[in-house]
Amino acid sequence: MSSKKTFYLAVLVLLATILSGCTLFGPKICAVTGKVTMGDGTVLANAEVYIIQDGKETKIATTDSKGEFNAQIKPGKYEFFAKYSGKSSDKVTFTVPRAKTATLEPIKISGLAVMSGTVKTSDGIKLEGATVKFDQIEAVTDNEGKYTIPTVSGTKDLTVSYKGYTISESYTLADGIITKDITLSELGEVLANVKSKGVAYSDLNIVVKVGDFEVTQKTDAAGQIKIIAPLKEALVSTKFLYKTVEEKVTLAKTVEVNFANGPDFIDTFNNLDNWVEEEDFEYNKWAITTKGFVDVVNGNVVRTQEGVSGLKLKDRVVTDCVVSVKWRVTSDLPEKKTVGVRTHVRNAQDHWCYGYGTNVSTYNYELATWHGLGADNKFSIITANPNEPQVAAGDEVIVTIVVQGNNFKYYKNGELIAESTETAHPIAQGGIFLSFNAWIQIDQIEIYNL
Ligand SMILES: [Ca+2]
Repeated sequence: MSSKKTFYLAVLVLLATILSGCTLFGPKICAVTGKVTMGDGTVLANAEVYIIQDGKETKIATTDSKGEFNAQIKPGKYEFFAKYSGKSSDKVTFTVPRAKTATLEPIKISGLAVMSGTVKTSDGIKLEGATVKFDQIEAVTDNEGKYTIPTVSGTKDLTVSYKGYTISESYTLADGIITKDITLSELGEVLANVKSKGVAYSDLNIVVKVGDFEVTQKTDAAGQIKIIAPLKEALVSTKFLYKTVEEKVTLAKTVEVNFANGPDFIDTFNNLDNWVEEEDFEYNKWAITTKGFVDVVNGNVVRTQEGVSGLKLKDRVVTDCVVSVKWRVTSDLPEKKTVGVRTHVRNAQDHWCYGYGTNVSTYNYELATWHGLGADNKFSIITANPNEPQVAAGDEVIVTIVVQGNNFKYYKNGELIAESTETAHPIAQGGIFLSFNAWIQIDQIEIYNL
């Protein structure tokens, strides 16, 4: 081999060495693995691992669920340490070798604890959704009432809260894994029989408040709610269509709640048991209501094809009263199609066009006293006409008619829209009648006798 060739070979070897990352002298990066534990050897997930290099702290890894970490580090001598929940381990000096891998001794952080236990009521019910907070760290109990808080040992405030009910105490937590069961002795299970003027109803949203404690639950088919609450004096309330009512009761294992100012009658329309459908009613060859197309779908009364249906409430005669009806227009209403709901009160006939009534629609509204169909038979008329739509496709509305003496009012979503007084053609008493189009869903009706 000539000296020239030897020289070229040496250059090639040098180039190859540079390009390959100096493999001739060992790896330039080492995969360092290790583990972080508590003082008693319990592994710590989510602990942060640091090295100190040239006086500077550099975070190199976070431990996984097994408390282990893995970091790519240049060979050299470093100080390693770990941090968790504001606590740091001692610094450990370790020389990262010129090798592919190296393993550190476990890094221990003392002064830490894992606090866990079960939160229960006075009657031994495991509480789901209670918040347990020790110092700054909090956890929420699972469906077994269990919580786990990885935290710092020492004497701190332990606070437990459930739906706004809170207790707090000073608690000394030792190092390591500690079991702390908690009993909220003022809380217990409550079965409330909820009624409005002595009658139970399903699907009422009942709010129970005791100080900052608050829970909301719907009544079941028997008009009951079952809650866990402080066994103390509570304010129980519900929002009816026309008004919100409340009662003070002392909570116990079983308690009666009767809203004395609630409605005298509620129908949430799970069926049509309280109603009779109006016979086909024709006037001047114009079919006003056509029978046979009424149905109940998901707690709403609907008409299954185009046209108007009429329903009369069974066995109920009213004088001075409030009638509130919650209904909506479905979002698939064709453009320029007018639909709405008539509410007729003190209807003395079996026809839709009698009594004090409102006609509220996607086009306008009318408030009048009807004595039959036709302009000659209606009086005390107040009309927003035309183009003052009261409700649009996709909207929900609560229409209330209040009849007191010969004065009658129309409220939309609680706001007074129109009022009239009938002097010449009053009607003393009668039934309650609804008529409505397709594309309407009637959700609920309430009646109060005044
Ligand atoms: Ca309903």
